Amino acid sequence: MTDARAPYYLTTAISYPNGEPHIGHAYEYIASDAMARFQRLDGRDVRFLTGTDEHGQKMEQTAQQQGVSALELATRNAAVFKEMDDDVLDISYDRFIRTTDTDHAEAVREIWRRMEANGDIYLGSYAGWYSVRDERYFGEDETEVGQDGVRRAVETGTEVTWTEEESYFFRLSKYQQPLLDHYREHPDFAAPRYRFNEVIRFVEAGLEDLSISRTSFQWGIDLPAPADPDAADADRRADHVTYVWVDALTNYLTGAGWPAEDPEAFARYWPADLHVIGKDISRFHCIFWPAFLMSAGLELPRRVMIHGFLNNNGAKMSKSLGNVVHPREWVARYGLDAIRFFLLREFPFGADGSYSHEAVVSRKNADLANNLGNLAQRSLSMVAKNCGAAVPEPGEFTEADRAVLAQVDALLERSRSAYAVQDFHDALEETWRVLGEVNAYFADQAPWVLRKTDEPRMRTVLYVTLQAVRRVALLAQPVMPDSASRLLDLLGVPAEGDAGRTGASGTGPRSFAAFHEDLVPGTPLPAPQPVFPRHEEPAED
Ligand code: MET
Repeated sequence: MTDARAPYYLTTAISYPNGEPHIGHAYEYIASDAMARFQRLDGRDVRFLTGTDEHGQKMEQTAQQQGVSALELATRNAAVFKEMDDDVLDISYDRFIRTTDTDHAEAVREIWRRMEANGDIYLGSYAGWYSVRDERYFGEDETEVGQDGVRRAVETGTEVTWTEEESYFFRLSKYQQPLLDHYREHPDFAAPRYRFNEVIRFVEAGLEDLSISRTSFQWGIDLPAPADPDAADADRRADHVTYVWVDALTNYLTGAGWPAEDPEAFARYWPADLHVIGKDISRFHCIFWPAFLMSAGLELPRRVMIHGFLNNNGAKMSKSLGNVVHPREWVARYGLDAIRFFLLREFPFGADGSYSHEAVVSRKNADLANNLGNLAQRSLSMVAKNCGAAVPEPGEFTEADRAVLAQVDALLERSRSAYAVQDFHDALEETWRVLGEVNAYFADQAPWVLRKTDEPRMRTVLYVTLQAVRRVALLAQPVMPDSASRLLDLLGVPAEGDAGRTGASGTGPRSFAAFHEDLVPGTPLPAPQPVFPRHEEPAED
């Protein structure tokens, strides 16, 4: 039976496992995970890909410094990344791809073959500056020599080395106009707009052909055998490995089952709906990648969302500043859901963001513990004591009841539009604004007074409040899967259990299909328990 749900394929960038993950990696995975969960809850058939980018000179050099093989280094650290996804961040990916996976090597050789068959690959020689840290070529005018005599790339500040080697080239220059046409016809191809504009200006300035193979080291994917075994370069190919970025970008195809692993999946999931990436790699994703795909005769991804970087209290994270945060420590200190909420609520996804202990604690206490947690706890406690521990039977709704519920009802559509453009910040800001209205309603109606004067009206107010909390909890699931699930349990909302994966300790996700349904009066409720604790510093030991 074919799945009637519309497919949705999204990817994170894949990380170099030359070191351990930090909070910047976690940020991208959490945002992508929220996106994946939202789409699942909204009825899409989601495929969510993440993983590690294991080849290249940087990996080879790091491995040499550590006295291990590149594969050993990659295997060890890929496991650390995967463990973070699984055990620390609860990332609901469908496949964790490693570029050393065998199906991936096949995909890389196939895209090479196709680009070559299209006349876009030729043998030449490269002479110029290369940054091993960035795995990227720089023009001389993109570098400068510092006071210490070291030449560095201006954009990224990393050291570059003079490199001269025989290399295969990709005819990127040929794709200048097709790319510009594509951008014009697809104004949402990349976002945010100001970052997309930088890409467009770069392409408008002219594109040079791109070196796509290396001969000075071995740790990469071999080129395919030449289509013509008598070709002049046939015996030279064995000296080359694929440039790590051709290899890395192709992971998005491998992850969809291309070329031969799973053609059905590929037909279903390609083109990707969304690539989520950081602002330092927009050129690779918005210029090189679509050009490769055009050359190979494959469809282009629908959207590239370019997020900003996280700064610690305004300062860039760096080992020398000693402010690199390990995601595990963050989660141990504040709790996973509070971190996920903070990162997506505090600043727009496309912009750079700054975090501090105070800012995280303030979100956790004000937005979660007070606005949501307290409201839920107070209303549920009143219901437990005064309504026989079951959803109360409401009377007729007043103007005030209808007004507050109308605002809550509108949140699903508002969230859909916001998530469609990865504006998590807007979805959460609006949801919490409305939650503020619900709190004001609760305070105005004062059900604790009504308890003595007008019990039927008290029941109506409690019903309306629980109804509002239920809808907010439904929409909070992609961001805070565990807490939202537990809150929905307390509200007696049944879980259907098939809306996607969950690592939640509650009974699981509830699809948005039920968003507009009402709580059923008489449904028995469990004893209320606080779901969103105020921040307490963990005891030092
Ligand atoms: N490994 C690259 C980086 O971290 C991303 C590759 S995404 C195809 O910059």
